[in-house]
Amino acid sequence: MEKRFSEGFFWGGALAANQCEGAWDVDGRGPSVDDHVTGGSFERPREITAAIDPQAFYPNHDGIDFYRRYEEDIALFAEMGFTMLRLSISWSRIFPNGDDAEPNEAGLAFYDRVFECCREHGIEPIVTLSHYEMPWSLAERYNGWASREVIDCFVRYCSTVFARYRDKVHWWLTFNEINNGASDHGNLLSTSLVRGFEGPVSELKRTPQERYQALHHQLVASALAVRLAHEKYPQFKIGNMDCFILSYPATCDPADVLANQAEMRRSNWFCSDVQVRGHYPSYARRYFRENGIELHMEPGDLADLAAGTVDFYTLSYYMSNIVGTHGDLEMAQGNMTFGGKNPYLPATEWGWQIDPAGLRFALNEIYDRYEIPIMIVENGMGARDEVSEDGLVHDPYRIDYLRRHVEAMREAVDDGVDLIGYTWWGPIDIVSAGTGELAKRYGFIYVDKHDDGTGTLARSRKDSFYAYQRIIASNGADLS
Ligand code: BGP
Repeated sequence: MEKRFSEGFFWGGALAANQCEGAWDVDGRGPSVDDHVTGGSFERPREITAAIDPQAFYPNHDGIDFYRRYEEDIALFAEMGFTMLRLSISWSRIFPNGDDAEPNEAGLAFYDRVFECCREHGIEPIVTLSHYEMPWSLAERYNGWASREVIDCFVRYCSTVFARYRDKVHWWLTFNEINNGASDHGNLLSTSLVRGFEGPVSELKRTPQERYQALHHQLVASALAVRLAHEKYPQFKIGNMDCFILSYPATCDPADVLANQAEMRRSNWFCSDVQVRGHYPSYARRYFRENGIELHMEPGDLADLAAGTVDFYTLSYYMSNIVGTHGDLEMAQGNMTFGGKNPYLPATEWGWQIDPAGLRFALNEIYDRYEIPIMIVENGMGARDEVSEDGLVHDPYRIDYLRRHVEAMREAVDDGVDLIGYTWWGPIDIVSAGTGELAKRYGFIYVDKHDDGTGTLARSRKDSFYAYQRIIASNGADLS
C-alpha cells in the first residue's frame, strides 16, 4: 500500500499568543503570567517577579510583534502552502483581569482581524484557548488553578470567544500541554501556582497535592468548555493537547519496564485518559494514595468530566527519554520534562533528543489506546541559526529533522493511524517558552531579533521554508 496522507490533510504551523504577539500592554490588554517572567538561557533559568522591574528584560512583552505584523506573517505562511494555523488567544487581551464585567472589545476585534486574514489565505485556524498563560491578576489573587473560582472565569472566557468567533473558527483546543501541570516544571506556565513566589522558575516547587488539585480544576474546566462547544456549536471540533514525551525502559530488566510504564502513565496518559475517556484511569487510585494526594471534588465534577470528552487527540512531539531503576542514568534535557539520555539518539544544542522513529511509535500507541483522530500540533527543532555572507539562513539540520519526522508520520499512517494534520512549532522564530530566548529558533522564517533587544524585526525565508513548501505541495510525498 502506498504511504500517503489523506486528501485534506492539514499542513501548517503553530504559535502561542504570548510568545509572538508582543503588545503586552496596549489596547486594553492586561498582563499575563508570562509578562512577569524575565529572559533566561540554557544555563540561566528565567525568573518570576511580582512587580515589573524596569531594569529587567521580559521577552514576552514584545515577542516578535505579531500583533502589528500578522498580515505579513500569515501571507508568508500562505506562500509555504499552509492550510492550517494554530494560534492561541491571549485570555488577558479579552478579560484583562480574568473576571472583568465586560470583555475588552479591542482584544476581540484583533482576533477577528487575524482569523479573517487566515480565511482570506485559505488557512483554517485552530485555536488554543489557554496556551501557557492566564491573566496575572487571577494568578495572584487565586494562586492560579489552585482555586475553583478560576473554572467559572475560564468558562465565561470560552463562552465569550466561542460566540464571537463561531463562524470564523471551527477547530479548538482547551489547554496547551495540560499534562505538564502534573510535574513541578509546570507550576508556572501550566497551572500558574505562583502566588507569593519570586525567583528562578526552577525553584518554584509545589506539592503533589497542590499540583493534582490544580490539574483537577483544569480538567473540569476543559470538560465544561467541551460540553459548551458541543451543546451550542455543532460545527466545532474540540480537542485536548498533550505534551507527549515518549520514554523507553533503560534496559530489559522488568523493573525498568515497570518504572517506564509508571512514567508513561504519569507523564503522558493521565490527562488524556480523563479527557478522551471521561474518567480518571484505574491506576490513579494507587498513584494518589502513594503520593498523598486527596482530590477535593464537588458533586457533579465526575459527571462533568464524563460529559466533556474531546473529539480528537492532539500532541506536541519533540523528543524521547529513557527511564531506569539502576541509578546510573545520565540526564537529558527538555523544557518541562526530563529523563535519561539515550545512547542511540543525537540531541539538539539544548539537549532535546531527536527521535523520529519514536513519533511513529507514539502515534501507534495513542491510536491503539483511543481510536480517535490525531493531530500533531507541535513538532520542531530549536537551533542557533547563523545568517550567512549571502544574507540567507541555511538550515540543513532543520530540514533533516522535518523530513525524518514527516517520513515517520507516513509510516504511522500506513500502520493505520488516523492522522489528520501536522502543525510545525514556531514556523516563524518566536520567544522560547522554556528559556525565553530568541536565539533558540524554530522558524522556517527568520526574524531579525536578538536576546539583547536589538534587531529590525525584518522577516526572511530560510532554506527550510522551501523544503516545507515542497512537502506541503506534494502532500508529504516530496521529501527531496
Ligand atoms: C512546548 C510549548 C511551546 C513551545 C515548545 C518549544 O512545550 O507548548 O509553547 O515553546 O514547547 O519549547 P521551547 O520554546 O522551550 O524551546
